[in-house]
Amino acid sequence: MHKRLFRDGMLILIVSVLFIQHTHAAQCEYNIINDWGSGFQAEIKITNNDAQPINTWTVGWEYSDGSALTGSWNATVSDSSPYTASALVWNASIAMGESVAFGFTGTNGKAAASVPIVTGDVCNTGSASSAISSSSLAVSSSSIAISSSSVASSVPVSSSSITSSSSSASNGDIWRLDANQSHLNFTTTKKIHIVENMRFTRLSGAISESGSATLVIDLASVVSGITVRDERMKNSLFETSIFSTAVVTLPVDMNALSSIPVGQSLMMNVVAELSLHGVTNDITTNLKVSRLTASTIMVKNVAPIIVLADDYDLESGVETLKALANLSSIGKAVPVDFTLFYNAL
Ligand code: UQ8
Repeated sequence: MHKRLFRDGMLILIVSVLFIQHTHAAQCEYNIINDWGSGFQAEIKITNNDAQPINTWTVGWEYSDGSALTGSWNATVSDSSPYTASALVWNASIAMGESVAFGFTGTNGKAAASVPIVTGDVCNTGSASSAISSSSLAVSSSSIAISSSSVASSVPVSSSSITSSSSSASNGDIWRLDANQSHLNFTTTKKIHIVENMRFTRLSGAISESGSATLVIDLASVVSGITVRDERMKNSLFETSIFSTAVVTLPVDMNALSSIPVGQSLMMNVVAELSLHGVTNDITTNLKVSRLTASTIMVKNVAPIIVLADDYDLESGVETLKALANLSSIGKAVPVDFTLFYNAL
């Protein structure tokens, strides 16, 4: 009898300890940063509203409209829907009142990006009602926060129902990248004197009504002129099975943009974020923005943008390429230039 009481007591104690350890009051938000019709960039932000620090986290979400991720950064993300993302060493702990966010890009299952519910032990399970917020980051076009227990089903909410309406596109985009006209090239150097031009052939992106410009580069579309080298760059340098895209985001002064008369150009000094190979860094540069017609703009870099392989955790990949091709050296400073065309929607 005593034994049974003791065993039951222990069971209750273990269950309570597990419950205490696994229940948190973090707010888990799914924010669409940009939605250009065929694809999207989003983030999941975990804000620790609890009275204790969070030591590590894993969250999950699922798309029921066929949307699929193409790349992610600042978390370890699973391969297919339902997705799970777990913390990296450096962003595992979240102090009280602090937030951690990780980002990803994907292809849309429908015309507009969906907003799934974020679940996870770390997410707040105490909130009684759904909380849909339209507050946004400086560059985000929409934002939604739903507590994991607040909506019973996991049916995604269409972003068009929460984004502010736009003149011509339901997802808030008013300019879309013309992938056929746009170019992005980079220049590599090997054995000191051998300089080669390479490019990415699949680009996408948009500029939203709220002034968030996005450029998504499909790293698997690299063309170096030698097929074996393309494969080696995808596998050993960019690691496209893990980091399939490079993403550039920047805020655009929409008043300045709309004030450019047809046939004229404006120089814009911008601070963009480049997410490449799991690392995000700022790029400050000048862009020349030309209004070609009422419905077409062209954006060019004024001077080449120098990307340092070391800044994006690519140095060991460059070393691998050097060994594979038996080269004495490969330069790690890579100038990038581009001409981007956007059409009005
Ligand atoms: C209105 C308005 C203002 C709108 C804004 C619009 C907007 C969004 C604007 C964008 C603004 C902006 C700031 C854009 C930034 C763009 C950038 C910077 C994008 C980054 C692009 C990118 C990912 C570049 C790559 C960077 C990088 C570090 C590449 C490394 C390349 C190297 C070093 C390659 C080495 C290749 C090589 C020499 C290989 C050796 C080799 C091998 C292995 C081989 O197999 C082989 O064949 C057998 C060889 O040939 C013999 C080889 O040489």
